[in-house]
Formats: sequence, structure tokens, C-alpha cells
Amino acid sequence: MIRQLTSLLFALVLIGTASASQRTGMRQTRRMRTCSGQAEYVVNFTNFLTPRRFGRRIPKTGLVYSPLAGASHSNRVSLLTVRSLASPQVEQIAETGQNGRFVALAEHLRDTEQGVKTVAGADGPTMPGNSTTLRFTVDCEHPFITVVGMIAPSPDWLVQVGNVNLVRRGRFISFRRGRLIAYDAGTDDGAEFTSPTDASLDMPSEPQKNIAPLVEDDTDPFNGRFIGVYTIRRVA
Ligand SMILES: [Ca+2]
Ligand SMILES: [Ca+2]
Repeated sequence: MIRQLTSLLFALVLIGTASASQRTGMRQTRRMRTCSGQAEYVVNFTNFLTPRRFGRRIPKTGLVYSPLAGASHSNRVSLLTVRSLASPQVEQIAETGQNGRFVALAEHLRDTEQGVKTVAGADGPTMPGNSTTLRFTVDCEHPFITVVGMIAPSPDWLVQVGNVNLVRRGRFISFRRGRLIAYDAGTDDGAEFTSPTDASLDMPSEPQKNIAPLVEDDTDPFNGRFIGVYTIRRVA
């Protein structure tokens, strides 16, 4: 009798579990399907490249992030791809800190509806210890955000978040935070903190190399330490 009762209870538990997981499955399916509308995000980059943090590894005045530029975009667009070659637009940022070509391309892709939703650019550099915020609109078709700037002065070093997806299971995420590391754009072999405006100091990489984390290079003056933090916060 006890054994029969036990098996009956066991069977009931199994049925309960199955229907609960079916319900969860249905909820997840519904969630997958419900991506609709759009969301506003504020992306914040904080620059940690101060002499207090990095001492003599960096110039006495610290290092800036050149005026940050970015876009929200679809999965068919990558404005910057780690382990691929830098585009001429990203190369301009890495070599000069100027984002004109990058912004022009992103605006063209936006205006011709080729996978870019919004384009944003900072008014000026992010000084050592300071923060910069950019605002983006994303929707279900354009849930990715990419933001990039130069570490300046430097040979060709970048700070970036690339192709960050802000939709999870059909919903816009509310918050994301992470560390910023230095990337080598692969366009210049120099290892010194030289002025980006003095092109005579450039040592062009021949052939051009893929974009890669600077820590993978012997010349990394930051020793792999993070050079800042970013947050991505939904505001509407
Ligand atoms: Ca350079
Ligand atoms: Ca380099």
C-alpha cells in the first residue's frame, strides 16, 4: 500500500513538473516573440587613464579618449570587428582621434536604411578621470550598440564596445556594465605615446593587422589592466 502511494505521489510530481516546465516553455516562447517597440539607452564611458592609477606607465597628464562616436545597428552591420582589419573609418579614429569618416559612414547607413538606427558623437574628448555619455535608440531590428574612440596620444590604440546586443529573449535589457580594455587597431607598429597630430611619427603596419586586445602585444604599456568602465542604461 505504501509503495503504491509512493509511486502515485511520484507520478503526480512528474506530471506537476512536466506541466510547470511546459508553462515555462510557453512563457519563454511568448517572450521570444514579444520584442516590439523601441528603447532609449544612455551609454557611459569613464576614463581611468590618470597618472594616479597608471603612474609612470603613461604621460604625466594622463591619456584621453578622443571624441567617442557610435551607432545602434542591426546584426547585418559591424562598424568595428575585433580580429578583423580596421575599416578606413576606424583607422582614421585610431590614427588621428577624428571620427568624421566613421560618423559620415554611419549616417549614410542610417539615412539609406542599411542597418543603422541612430548615430551619436561626443562633443569633445573624455579627459582622464572623466565620463562621457552618448544616447541611442534601439529597436528589435537594431538591438546592437557600438562605440569607439582613440586612446590619445597613442600609435593606434582604441577603446571600444562593439556589437553589444541589448535584446535578451525578446526584451530590452535594463542595464549592462563592463570593463574597458585597450585594443590595437593594427594600423601602426609604434609603441610610444606619440602625438596623433604628428604623422611623421607613424610607423604604418605593413601589412595591416587585425584589431586585437593590446594585452596580446608585447608593447602593451597598460599590462592588461582595464583602462575604464562602461555602463549601458535603459532610460526610456
Ligand atoms: Ca599612428
Ligand atoms: Ca599597433
